[in-house]
Amino acid sequence: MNTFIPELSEEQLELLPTEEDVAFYERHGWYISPQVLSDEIIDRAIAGSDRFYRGERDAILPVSTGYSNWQPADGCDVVRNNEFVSLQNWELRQLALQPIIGAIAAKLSRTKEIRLLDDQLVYKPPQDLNGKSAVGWHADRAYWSTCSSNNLLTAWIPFHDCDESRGPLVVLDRSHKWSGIENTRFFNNSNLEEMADKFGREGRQVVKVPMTLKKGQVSFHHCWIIHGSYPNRSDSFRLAMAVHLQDEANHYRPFRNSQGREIHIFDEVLCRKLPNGEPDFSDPAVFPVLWSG
Ligand SMILES: O=C(O)CCC(=O)C(=O)O
Repeated sequence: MNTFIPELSEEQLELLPTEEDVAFYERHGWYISPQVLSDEIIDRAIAGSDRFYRGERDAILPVSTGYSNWQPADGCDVVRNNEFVSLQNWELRQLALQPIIGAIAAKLSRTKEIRLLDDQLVYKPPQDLNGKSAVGWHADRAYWSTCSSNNLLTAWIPFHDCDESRGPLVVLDRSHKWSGIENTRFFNNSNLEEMADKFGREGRQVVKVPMTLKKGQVSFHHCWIIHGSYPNRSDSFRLAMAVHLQDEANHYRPFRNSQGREIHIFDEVLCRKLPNGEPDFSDPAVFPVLWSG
């Protein structure tokens, strides 16, 4: 059992979102924190990602397919998307489990406990002038059909300053309130303009907000907000980690799509089972607690 008791320093407590910030998050579906992560913790994560990309692993996942898992054979000058890296590399795990991330997420989603759900390390090569390194519009929740909660959220952590030219995350303001977005799963469609025009033609108000952050800042987005990321046109690589988080109430629910097909997500394969045979989305070995308060 995980007996970790998270604590924040006086300075960190000052950095938590105010009630006004939480109300903003609820209206807009996103929030940008002050600089809450030290250079040291991020630099260690960069060293961890270097080791990860060299093929070193601190732990091996029990299954090697069924999730995004970039390999050198896929080519180096492409978007590298690796999921569940915090279960495989200890420096990335240390970053993902920072209590301050959990405490901010708990405030924003008005829950007492925050657990990990999934994570992604996303690398973009430099000097992409044809836009191929954009990440397409998607709502994270559309990929998590067997989660019961609509209160999940994601912390996005760039490993360096990230201005608009360096491939930042970009959200469509207030889109978490749009209807009919259950199947918005276009992570791999880099044509952001085409899809944004389509949203506009459907009568939606499309307001793009890039998450341009300084190193140490973290952006948070609601699980239903539509987002992607801009291509990396800068001269440096872009490296960031998305830490996907569960509120206390989240649990497994069986799900069938509109064609009646049973849907499963990879998390179910990794975790232990409950006495009724269903996946346990609070298994501490896979979904550790970042914050409990
Ligand atoms: O890092 C990126 O470019 C995309 C990350 C993402 O889709 C997310 O944070 O949910």
